[in-house]
Amino acid sequence: MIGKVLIANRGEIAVRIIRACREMGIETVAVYSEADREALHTQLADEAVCIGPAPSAKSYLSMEQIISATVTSGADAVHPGFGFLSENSRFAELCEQCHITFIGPGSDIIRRMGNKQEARNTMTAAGVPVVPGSTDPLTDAEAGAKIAEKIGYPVIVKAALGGGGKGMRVAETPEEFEASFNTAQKEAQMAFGDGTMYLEHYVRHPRHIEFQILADQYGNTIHLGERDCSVQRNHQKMIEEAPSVALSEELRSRMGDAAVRAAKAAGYVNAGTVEFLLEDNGQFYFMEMNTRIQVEHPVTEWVTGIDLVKEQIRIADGRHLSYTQQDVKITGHAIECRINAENPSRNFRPSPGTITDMYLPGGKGVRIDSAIYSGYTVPPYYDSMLAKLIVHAKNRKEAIRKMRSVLGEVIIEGIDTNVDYQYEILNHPDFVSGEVDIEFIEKLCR
Ligand code: MV4
Repeated sequence: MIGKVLIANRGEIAVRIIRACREMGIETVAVYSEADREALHTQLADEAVCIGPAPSAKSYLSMEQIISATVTSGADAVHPGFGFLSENSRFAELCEQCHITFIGPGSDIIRRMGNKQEARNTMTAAGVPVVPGSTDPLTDAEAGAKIAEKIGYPVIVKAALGGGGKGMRVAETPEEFEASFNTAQKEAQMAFGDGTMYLEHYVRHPRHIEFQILADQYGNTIHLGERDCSVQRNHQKMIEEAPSVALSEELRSRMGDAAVRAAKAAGYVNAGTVEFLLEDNGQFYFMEMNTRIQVEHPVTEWVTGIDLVKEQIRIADGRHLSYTQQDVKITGHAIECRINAENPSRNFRPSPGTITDMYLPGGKGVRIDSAIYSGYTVPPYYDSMLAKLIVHAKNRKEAIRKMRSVLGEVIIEGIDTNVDYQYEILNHPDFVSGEVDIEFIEKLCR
């Protein structure tokens, strides 16, 4: 039985996990860098262990520091949150070897889904739709060019160990192919220490639709519906919502079945996300599987009533799923806006510093996940996300109105934020009508 969890993360997600543990009667251990002595997660946990200097490579990414803090504190499990070590198969493996419960899928599943080409081939074999593309690893542009001809232009060159947009280039024509391939490969080599690439036909103007799944250790796998994450900039999501306006009940059911098939094909256990591209003609394609809890999990929690972090802990502890597919009902509409310490008029440049004054609203249908407080200093070392504003109402129109009201009340002084920018998006006619694809923000900036 899990009695004590070490949270290998910081910020709002660390606080979110501490709260879930506390409600379950589980003790908590926070880890913190020297820059996070005054951070909320450090103060809220039952215990806190300093794991090194401010740069994450020496603290939140240090497997040795985190394993030793786990052993020393007597925690029986580690929750990795998102980012940092959450999708590092070596870290999950190290936990397994040290008899520490990693709250997430097994290291073999993380490794398999981390190789995007292998994930693609797994899905093809399971009958999950994938974009026409290559099946074998590619290492040189010449071999790639031949396959690109067969796939048909435009094509997208992707890093096998990539994901989230790094090591990716589009080639519109055969003339562009060699340069696109080589640029993407160099980027991949730099970022992942591996230049293995694969190709796909490039899908124009898609939406980003992802399905939340839950799977226990006994072969029970369910989906919790979708999130529409099309509003993003440079692969950083800005607004996420559930359900998507683009899905009919029939399409939701087919995509949900495909997501469950994808999870089963991967032998998946714990909470995960199956990402799809959705064309406006209703065609959908598997993109990637994320093996972590995601930033945007609260919108799914609100339309399903299921606490995803508690389910993750229960599953890791060997319990059966608390829900069957028939139990999952989508109620109302939820929207999340990410609030970042950044200046949208200076190309979204990060804006660390001290929050001199702050007011965050509440009220019916409002949830704010954050780890900031008045007087808190946002360190320059980490991600700029400060808070997530989540609203729930009976339909999308009312959820949009509620979010506008919330954004209008938020006060964060002393640093720059994207609150006003988010307010503008919530009033944009294309967002209001639901006519957005992954290029929405890019077009807005032009
Ligand atoms: C694509 C694509 C179009 N066609 N694959 C970006 C990150 C990674 N998850 C996959 N990505 C894309 N893959 C094909 N075959 C367009 C993107 C893409 C994208 C996807 C989702 C959300 C935002 C995006 C922004 C740019 C490109």
